[in-house]
Amino acid sequence: MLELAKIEILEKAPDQVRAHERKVWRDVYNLGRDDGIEPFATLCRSKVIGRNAQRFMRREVPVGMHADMLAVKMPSGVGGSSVTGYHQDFPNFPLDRAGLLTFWIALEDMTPDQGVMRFFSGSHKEGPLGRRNLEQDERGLLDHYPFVERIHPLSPPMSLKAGDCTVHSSLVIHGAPGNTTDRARWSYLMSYFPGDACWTGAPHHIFNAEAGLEPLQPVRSPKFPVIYGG
Ligand SMILES: O=C(O)CCC(=O)C(=O)O
Repeated sequence: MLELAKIEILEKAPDQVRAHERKVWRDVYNLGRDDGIEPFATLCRSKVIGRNAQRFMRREVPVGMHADMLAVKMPSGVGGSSVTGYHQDFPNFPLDRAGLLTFWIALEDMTPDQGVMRFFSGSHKEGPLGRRNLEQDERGLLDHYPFVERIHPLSPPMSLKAGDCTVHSSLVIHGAPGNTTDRARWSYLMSYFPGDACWTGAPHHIFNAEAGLEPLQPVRSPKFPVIYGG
C-alpha cells in the first residue's frame, strides 16, 4: 500500500478532482472505492472492517461506505505539510444522525512530529460545534469553545507503527500538528456511516440527488456501497 501510495502522491499530478495538493496534505480520493486499486479496494470494502465499524456504531445497522483517501502530510518545506486545524467531521455532512467514523491507518512508522493526529477525549459528547476550515482555522474551534480544553484532555502525542490505526467518531474534535520533519506522513483513511442515516436534503457536493439520494430517506446509492449488514 505504501508503494502504491508513493506512486499516487509523488508521480501523478493532482487533477483537482480525484487528487489535490492542499496546505494540510496531498490527497487522493477513492482509489479503493471507485478505482478498484488493490489492496485498497478489498480492504475498504471488507466485511471485517464493516463489522468493526458496526461495533463502533454500537447498533445492528447496515454499514455504508462514505469514502477512502490517502492524506499525506508532506515533509516540512514542501507544500502540504501544515497543521490540520482542530475540527469535527460531523458538520461537513448533511446526514441526520451521528455515527460516521473514520479509520486512519499509518502506512509507515511515524513519530508525532510528522503530524500524527490528536483527539480531545470525550469531546464527542458536546454535540456539533460548527464547521471549520481545516486549512485556515488551526485554533478556531478552541477559541470559540474555550471550555473544551479545560474539560476534555488532549490525547498525548503518539508514535505509530506501519499498520497501526486510530478510529474517530465524526463528533470527536481532532487535528494534527504540521510535519516538521523531512519524512512524509503516509496515511490512508476509510470512513463509514450508519446505513439508516438519512440525507437531510441540504446541498452537498457528494450526498445529493445526483447520487440518487432522496431527502429524508436513508442514503442508498451505488456511490456509497453497503459493505456490511445490508
Ligand atoms: O490526517 C489528518 O491530519 C486529519 C484527518 C482528519 O481530519 C480526519 O480523518 O477526519
